[in-house]
Amino acid sequence: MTEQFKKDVYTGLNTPNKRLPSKYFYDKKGDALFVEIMNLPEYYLTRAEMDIFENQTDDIIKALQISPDCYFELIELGAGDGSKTKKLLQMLHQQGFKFDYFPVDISQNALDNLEADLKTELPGVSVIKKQGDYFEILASLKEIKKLKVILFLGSNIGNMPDEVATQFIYDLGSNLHPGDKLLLGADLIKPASIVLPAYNDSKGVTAAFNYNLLARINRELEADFDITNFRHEPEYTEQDGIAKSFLVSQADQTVCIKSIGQSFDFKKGERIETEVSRKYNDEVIHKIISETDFKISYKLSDGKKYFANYILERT
Ligand code: AVI
Repeated sequence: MTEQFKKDVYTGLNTPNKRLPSKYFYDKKGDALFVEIMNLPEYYLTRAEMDIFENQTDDIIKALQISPDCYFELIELGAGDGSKTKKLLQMLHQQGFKFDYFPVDISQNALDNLEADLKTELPGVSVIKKQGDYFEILASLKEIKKLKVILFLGSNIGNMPDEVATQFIYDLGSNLHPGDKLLLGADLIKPASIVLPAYNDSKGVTAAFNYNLLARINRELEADFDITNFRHEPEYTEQDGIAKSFLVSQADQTVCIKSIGQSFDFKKGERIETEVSRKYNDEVIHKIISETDFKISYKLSDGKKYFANYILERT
């Protein structure tokens, strides 16, 4: 992990437009900050998707077109605290569907908490937790030729540029069989007056989430970033539907990253791109899916039309 982290930081800071991969937000501190973000009034994404899972649970189940007597594996990629999924699990269990729930996450801690939660809240649901890399786990599950329903929620897909997202969904498809389903959560394109505050909340939690990336480099790669010399800056244009987060250098400064053995110069006003959070419409989703082995079979959205869950079928 540290070797890869080093490599990614080295590459990202040695390019003319400096960038750092957003996947490194998620250490213990970052995980806790992200949970806080999800509860912020400005961060509408979680509530909008929850609205779908709470109020259209039956529609989701119908749209998945699973026969009640056919066993299936419900696999959630990046399960986190599983709050939305619990609604679906409860309804599937209540309606007598035969399934096992496989939460997949990089964090063993998140999986243990989720398992303990489900044991008390939904004791009748069978939970088989899987810690590790999504594709390794899917490849191991592919051997078992059982119907699979994959959940990839929270607009996590939006943290990938479109080409990467296309490749990711294509790779998911190659680990599945025809007829398997993918339930994909996607934040929809909307005005900047709604999107920007979600990435620049009044309490400064999102800023702290962004700064933690530099703090993590300090902690793990022996660097000397002075975090007060950087400012969190989100950017979004409704026209292209892409939100980005940056850390902007507040002065001409030099930062040494000891474990990489290199110093990096930052000019006053120079930006490090730390995250892409893409917003979608049907056209963008159709374009991405058209280059994979899936077809879109259904779309659900919340009352405010902020968020969508697309149901895709492996062809
Ligand atoms: C995990 N991901 C979908 C979040 C997002 O909205 O892009 C991460 C996040 N970054 C800042 N706030 C939330």
